Amino acid sequence: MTKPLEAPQDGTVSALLEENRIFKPSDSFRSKALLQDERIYKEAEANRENFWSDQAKKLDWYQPWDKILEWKTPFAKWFLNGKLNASYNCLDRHMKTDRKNKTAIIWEGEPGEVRKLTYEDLYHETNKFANVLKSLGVRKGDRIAIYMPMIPEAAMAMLASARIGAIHTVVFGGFSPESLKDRINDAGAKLLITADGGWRRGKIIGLKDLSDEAVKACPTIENILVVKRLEDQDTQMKDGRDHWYHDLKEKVADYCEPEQMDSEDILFTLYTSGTTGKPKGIIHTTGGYMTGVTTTMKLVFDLQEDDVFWCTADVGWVTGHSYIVYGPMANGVTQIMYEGAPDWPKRDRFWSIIEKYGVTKFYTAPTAIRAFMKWGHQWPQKHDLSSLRLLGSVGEPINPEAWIWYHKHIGSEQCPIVDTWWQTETGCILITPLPGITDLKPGSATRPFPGIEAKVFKEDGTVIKEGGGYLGLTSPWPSMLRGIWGDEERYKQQYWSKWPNIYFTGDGAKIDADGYYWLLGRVDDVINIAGHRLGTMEVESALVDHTSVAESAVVGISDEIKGTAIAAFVILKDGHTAGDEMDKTLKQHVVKKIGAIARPSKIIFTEDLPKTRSGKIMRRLLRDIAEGRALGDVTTLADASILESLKEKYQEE
Ligand code: 7RM
Repeated sequence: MTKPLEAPQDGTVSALLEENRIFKPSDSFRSKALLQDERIYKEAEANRENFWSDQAKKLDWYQPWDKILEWKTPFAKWFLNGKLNASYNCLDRHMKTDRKNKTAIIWEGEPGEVRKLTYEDLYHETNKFANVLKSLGVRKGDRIAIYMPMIPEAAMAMLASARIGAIHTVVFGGFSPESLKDRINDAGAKLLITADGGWRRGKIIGLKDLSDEAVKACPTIENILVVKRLEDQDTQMKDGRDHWYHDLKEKVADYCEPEQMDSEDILFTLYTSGTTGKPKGIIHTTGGYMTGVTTTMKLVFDLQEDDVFWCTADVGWVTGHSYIVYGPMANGVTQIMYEGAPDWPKRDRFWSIIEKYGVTKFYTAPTAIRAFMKWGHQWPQKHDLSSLRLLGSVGEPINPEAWIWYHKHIGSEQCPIVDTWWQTETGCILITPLPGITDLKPGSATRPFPGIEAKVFKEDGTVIKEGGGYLGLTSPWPSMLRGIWGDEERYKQQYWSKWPNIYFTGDGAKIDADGYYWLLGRVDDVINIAGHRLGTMEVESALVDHTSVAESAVVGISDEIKGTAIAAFVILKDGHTAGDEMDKTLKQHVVKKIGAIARPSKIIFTEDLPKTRSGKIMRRLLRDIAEGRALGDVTTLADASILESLKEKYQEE
């Protein structure tokens, strides 16, 4: 449900509204940029379908499409009857060019190991991997769950799945077994690919053990394929069900013919949080998705053949799918893949990696930038970062202070910053500067990408020319989601029911006099914690799942580093006592149910919650309380006295 527009939870609005500095592309950047001419916007706008079909032609197709777009709102089909394979486009086609021997991945493990793989290495490994999948009985259309650390095999597993026409569902390695279980069951996956473990902040995350825990309640899982990443991890393997990848690899052929997929065949589903307690499996198809990510990868990051690209996301998020796996590889980019934490062993790990490998394009999240800011610029200063040519930001609004810091201390005031707005649902970047063209305003994602149409709307669906409202997308784009796995109704209701024929993003946005877009954060019951989406309802269900909890209400509160953190108001059942012990127990319970990203920062025990007369919890008031603001409109409240006692409680905390 959408609430009336209100201030975003991270307090960026006021800062954004006052920001009016402009940064023009430098002459030296512009003169070498792929795109230097503003006219691309007009050309694309004149005929969006042709713009996208010109882009799609840059991929390799087994069979061309006979129609660019079929749009029966809200169902789009792009490049109808075209046939292609995503893995072919990321690997095979480079085998015919100089890119064959080009480095595809420079991988650094957290403990410091380095692996370099050329496109040819990746091609060979992926072929083997695909044949291993086949040997385990995986066929076109089958679902594969992937629960992996950040190692090259994670990308190979995805590409191998694409190669044989299976559908992958990657689950972020930081999610709990319970979350993994839910996703496997919703997808009906028959195979789980994992690793013995991975490193994070000097500790081993035992992914295989966590997998074992998850699959206890996954009747569809037939096999678990385990990649060996660690040295002496004691890994339990169940006979007949669990297989070491390195064993099976020895038994299969070197080459696997790619499956010729229809443009509209599903490439993957990826679960993301919505406004209910249950994450939804976002569906992406082959032709449109590949077109969107390949095009934006090239033009937004102004790719040059000698680039060393680094996207710091995890493959478990859409950013990792689009800008670690499919986008970079379809473009034959050399990229960095790093397994661990930015502050391990010290707070300069990222800067040491940039220096060591001469990274030219660096793509990270505002939450990371704010942490770097807090740690101080002495850390980047220890390193030569002069190889950098462009910086990117994604995941949440970037506050101008962080933007300026990033520009100055990481980019030496030489690098354009691309603040890229998009979603799991959009598949690729939709609102972004074009670095050789666009004048930048810190905190604004600037303008819709060519071929994309976005507008800001009032609640009633009228378009706002200048001012604040909701962001909607008004024409279909190739990499748009095709639905929610197993739930067509929810797809229509979630995205297409607010206004006729318009995709509702769930984001607030402001458009300024120059037509620049300022993204203002979520306006629904989704919160964005350190760039990761979580439904307030998901956390609430995790809390009430605990035997001692009667009711809970979760809100986002502003947090210096994470942007938004979680505050949970909790009513305990009779016979249970509030206190430090209970606080700890409940926080742990949420981590166990969902994963560490969902750990509440604050739990406030209360006897009552503010509700409307129809029984809906008024989260807006809870947020006001949690952030110490004056209380907004309370007239719809059933019992206003609750608020005073809540406020007092909160202040005691
Ligand atoms: C890529 C990704 C999507 C939500 C989206 C926004 C927020 C993402 C920006 C941003 C302001 C940005 N996918 N968001 N990028 N807000 N400026 N540049 O993050 O599905 O996990 O999240 O993230 O609220 O709706 S996601």
